[in-house]
Amino acid sequence: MKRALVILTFNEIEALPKVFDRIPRDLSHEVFAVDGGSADGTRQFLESRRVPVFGQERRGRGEAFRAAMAKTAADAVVFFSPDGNEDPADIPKLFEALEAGADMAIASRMMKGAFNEEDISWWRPRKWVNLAFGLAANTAFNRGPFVTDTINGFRGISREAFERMAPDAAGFVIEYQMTMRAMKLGLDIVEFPTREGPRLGGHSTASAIPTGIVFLKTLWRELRRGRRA
Ligand SMILES: Nc1nc2c(ncn2[C@@H]2O[C@H](COP(=O)(O)OP(=O)(O)OP(=O)(O)O)[C@@H](O)[C@H]2O)c(=O)[nH]1
Ligand SMILES: [Mg+2]
Repeated sequence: MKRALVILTFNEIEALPKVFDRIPRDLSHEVFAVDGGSADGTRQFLESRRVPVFGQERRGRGEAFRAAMAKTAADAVVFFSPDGNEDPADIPKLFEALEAGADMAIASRMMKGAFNEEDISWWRPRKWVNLAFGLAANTAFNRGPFVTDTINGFRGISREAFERMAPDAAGFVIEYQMTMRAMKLGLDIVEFPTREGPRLGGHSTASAIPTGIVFLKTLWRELRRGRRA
């Protein structure tokens, strides 16, 4: 199985150098980055470490996922965001799950043994919203084992699954759309617990209210499409 590791970046020069050396780069046939138009030296940093960087036509993570799949012919693709949230030690586990036959593998922040960034506080708005969207997706579409973290971007997918899902969402909702479509198609989704770390500098571009509205719209659209993926 040919493997590709894709690093997703948009202005991550503060966090990226703190994470980069921990990224296991020798276990995939190719490693490259898709960049959303960084203007802070992120691109140059990656290139100085011999990581090829591809741009994308429009901004947004949805566009980045599609650009990445168009750049590689690999059958197993893992997406990694180097802002501190994701533990590079989980990258091999994602590849292993795909090799073992999973169509999509997700590092879950919500299952037993996992840790979510907000778990240090009793006030967990992002986690609660995540769980609510997860419950909606599982109830509406899932016929397999319950998926605990339907929106996490830290995941691996097989090329075949990506092509069947044909996700067309533009921004941060792409992962949620992929999970819903994988459920509709009856694909094999495998999760394992992960520990979400804090952002190590830089800024999030996912503002809560607009992102929440896009999530609602996407859920509604998938409901209206019915069983079609
Ligand atoms: N290629 C690409 N990557 C992006 C784009 N927008 C965001 N990213 C990356 O996607 C990852 C997740 O984005 P964040 O802004 O951290 O969103 P978040 O994880 O919900 O927010 P935080 O909790 O603050 O980290 C980061 O590594 C970003 O650099 C984009 O348009 N293109
Ligand atoms: Mg983040």
